[in-house]
Amino acid sequence: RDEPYTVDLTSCDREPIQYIGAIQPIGFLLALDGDWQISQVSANVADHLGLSVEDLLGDPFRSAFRDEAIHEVRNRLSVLNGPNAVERTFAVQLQNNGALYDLAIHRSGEFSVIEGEPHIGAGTLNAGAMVRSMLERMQGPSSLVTEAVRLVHALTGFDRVMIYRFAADGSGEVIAERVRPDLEPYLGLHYPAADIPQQARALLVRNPVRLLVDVEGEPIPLATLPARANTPLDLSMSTLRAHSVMHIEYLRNMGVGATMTVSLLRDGQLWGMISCHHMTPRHVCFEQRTTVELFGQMLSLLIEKRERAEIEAYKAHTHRLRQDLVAAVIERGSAAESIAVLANRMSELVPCDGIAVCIDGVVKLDGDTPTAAECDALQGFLAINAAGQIYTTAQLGQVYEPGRSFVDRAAGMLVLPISRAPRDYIVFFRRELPHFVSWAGKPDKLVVNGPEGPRLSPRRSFEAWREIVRGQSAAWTPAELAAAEVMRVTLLEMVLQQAGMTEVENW
Ligand code: BLA
Repeated sequence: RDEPYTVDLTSCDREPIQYIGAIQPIGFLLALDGDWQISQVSANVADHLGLSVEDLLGDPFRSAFRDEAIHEVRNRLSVLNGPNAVERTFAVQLQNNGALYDLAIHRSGEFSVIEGEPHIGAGTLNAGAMVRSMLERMQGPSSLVTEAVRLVHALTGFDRVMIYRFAADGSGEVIAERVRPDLEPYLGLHYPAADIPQQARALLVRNPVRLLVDVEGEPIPLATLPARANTPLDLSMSTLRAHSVMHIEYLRNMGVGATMTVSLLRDGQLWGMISCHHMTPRHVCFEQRTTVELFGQMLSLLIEKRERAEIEAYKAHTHRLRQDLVAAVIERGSAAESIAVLANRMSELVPCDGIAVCIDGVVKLDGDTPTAAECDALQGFLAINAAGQIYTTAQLGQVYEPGRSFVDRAAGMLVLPISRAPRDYIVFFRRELPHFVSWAGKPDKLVVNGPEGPRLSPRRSFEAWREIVRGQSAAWTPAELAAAEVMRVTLLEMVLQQAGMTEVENW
């Protein structure tokens, strides 16, 4: 390339990993044209089938294999449904030599792709039974993700099995781990978004299980009919695709010998993944991978179900609190008094370290808050920013300069205006988090000087590195905002009533 190589964080995102044109050596690949002519084969085909690339390229698929095998492949191709469908069939005898293969069959553009791996199942695996028993154990008292890493370890034997969860910014954290006792745990470590580029994430959504059997394994190129040389095969849905050298370098730097990644999706989006590492090469046969894939899908559903249940419980809690609020006002007859009492109960829904209730110029403080004088001084800021709507910040010192002096007591605030007058508020404060993020390696050390000049490169060091984040509280979540909004409307209605604008009987 003549043009200077520009280094930026999107360079990684542009590597066309699905057109890598190579597979891993554990199996072979055949791509058939519309008329079932073999137009691409992996260069290692002779190792598996005893037929050379030259024997196969350009020949009809029919000529090389047993009738039953051809029939099976044809059937599988006919039931493929949609661009992400992969049919699988185990222990198929392709030739008259007794050798059995597990096949993955899918369509890629105009090609039908057949990938084969020697069948090594001992016949004891029954995916359905296994997943069923795994699910039963997941009903137990330990947390879903903790149980999941234990079960995936039991099933696959990887040295390290992690559940990795993505944050909104694409970074992620290891939230559960089962690791060989002599290895350093990664639990709690954060990894920056750039570790998994965009196109790799897109593939993880489409193709939920990726195995890399041997980080040092020599990739096997695909041989192509000359007439097809300009139609590179899209390997997005391949099970054997070789991995990007960028990622290989990353894994080498980590000291990893083999990986398996199982996507966990929520509403069709990447929620997280089960990430497995082995320190030496490790082969997980296709049948087992299929079981793990099924398990991953079940786990995704369980996580989704649990999160929905949490949201429902939270909503119900909000509703109960709203009713209590209304009842309390009716009983006491004074909204201001009830609000002070109920503000405390609201911290069940909106966890905080301190509360300030400001009504009619009177400030009541509870817990860790700015002082009364500091709250008074804050009023001008609130009048501008929280007029008639909820206002939140997790970095008060950034938006309100004087806030820096009380950051130790109140670094974040959620402001609930409770009347139409711009002076009545409930303010929930959160302390500065003793905040550090443990990154696996310093995330900003990504550009290195290589032979071709500076380029973006996977990190070399994964030693835990603590980023100290100052002046920040825990974030206010969308659920907390929604609950606060319900409370705002309820309180507003009550304050209006107190002002005699509506009849209490209306409740
Ligand atoms: C892919 N990087 C990945 C994948 C994971 C990670 C899981 C998908 C691997 C797969 O398909 O099996 C990263 N693995 C992790 C993380 C953990 C883990 C965070 O276990 C945490 C526990 N990587 C870089 C940089 C680049 C890069 C700087 O660090 C680009 C210059 C590239 N990562 C990169 C590429 C892929 C990848 C290209 C896709 C690999 C492929 O499918 O061919």
